Amino acid sequence: MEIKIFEGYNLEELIQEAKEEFGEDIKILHYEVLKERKWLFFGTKKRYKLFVEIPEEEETPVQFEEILDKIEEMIDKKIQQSIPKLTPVNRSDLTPDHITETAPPDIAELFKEFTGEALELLNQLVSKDVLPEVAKKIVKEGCGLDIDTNRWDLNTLTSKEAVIKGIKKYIRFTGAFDEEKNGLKIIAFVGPTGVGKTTNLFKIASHFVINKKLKVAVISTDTFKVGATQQARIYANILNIPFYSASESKKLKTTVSELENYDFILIDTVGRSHYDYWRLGEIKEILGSLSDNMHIVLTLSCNYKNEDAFEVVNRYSTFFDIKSLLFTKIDETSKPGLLLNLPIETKIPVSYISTGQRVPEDIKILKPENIVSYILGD
Ligand SMILES: Nc1nc2c(ncn2[C@@H]2O[C@H](COP(=O)(O)OP(=O)(O)O)[C@@H](O)[C@H]2O)c(=O)[nH]1
Ligand SMILES: [Mg+2]
Repeated sequence: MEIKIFEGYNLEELIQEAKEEFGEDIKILHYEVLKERKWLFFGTKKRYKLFVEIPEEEETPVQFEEILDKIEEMIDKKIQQSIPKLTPVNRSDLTPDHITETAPPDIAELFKEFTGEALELLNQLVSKDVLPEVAKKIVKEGCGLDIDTNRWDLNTLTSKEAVIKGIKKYIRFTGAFDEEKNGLKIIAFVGPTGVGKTTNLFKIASHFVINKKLKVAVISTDTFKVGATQQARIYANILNIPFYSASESKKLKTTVSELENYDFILIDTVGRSHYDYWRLGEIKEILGSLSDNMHIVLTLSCNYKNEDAFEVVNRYSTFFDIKSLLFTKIDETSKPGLLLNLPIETKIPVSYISTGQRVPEDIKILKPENIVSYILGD
């Protein structure tokens, strides 16, 4: 321990001086009063000696930060390696003719094995932000080889039918959560901030309660966002279902065990940036105390750009065993290519789609037919 001594005639000023040098939380060890004789007058003057402990340099947090940075760097690297090499292309104004005449060679090259209606369909899909590789996979399912041109064209199927066929081959659908066969009981909603976790949790809860007459309880781990639990509490009151908040794993575990006679427990988590590894780890830790019998649904907004959406899924997947994707805000985008790109490239099943802000109406179970309508229009 190192000590600094401040000397002067006013004790308060000495303390102030020490605080200015070492911060508000200084540790005063003790002080001495020295009496000085005054020459002009008889009597003495008080002189003070203040002993202050010099705070040690705090090294631990710095090292800790460094370690965190390193971990983040390693995860980043891993994610970069696992992200499929996808190049979103936005060519809404291209028609098949344009492709051969003016499109850069990469696009023409990509689609050169297709012709006629198949080529038109590919363009339509790409104009909705479906990635070219994904579009090709889907369209090929409805194609046959055209003998004259030796290229792929739609066979007897219409564009819609062809896309439905492709979707059925490449995308898995969970159906309604209450219809899963494995005795599923706990559903946890994770995802970035503001995507619609809380509102859509309650849409599903009200469907369970009102239409299926199921016993449902809601637990929120979201005690972080201002007003978050109030919003959830209001919904729970309207539905007349029990609502609990639990911000750490022990409490969550005991709350869940007390709710054993319920059909479903829906868990709302705090929204976190997918770059915030620390907080994602916290949510993982909280949920980790529960049984394996939990469906973790990653909630994502359809108006995310392709690259951002892949990033979100990849980062969340490093922390959670994502069982399905729930898409929101389909009403806020005209280019919902994500609905195909994400499930096809990540192979994660899809569950629901949120179509607006109204609770409980604006939610649908995802099926091949409604995905096609969102992408190609009715
Ligand atoms: N337009 C639109 N808004 C939505 C949809 N789903 C949720 N929202 C809105 O998005 C905002 C954030 O929703 P919230 O559930 O609080 O998001 P959370 O932070 O993920 O829990 C709210 O204003 C919701 O009404 C949707 O499908 N379409
Ligand atoms: Mg919320």
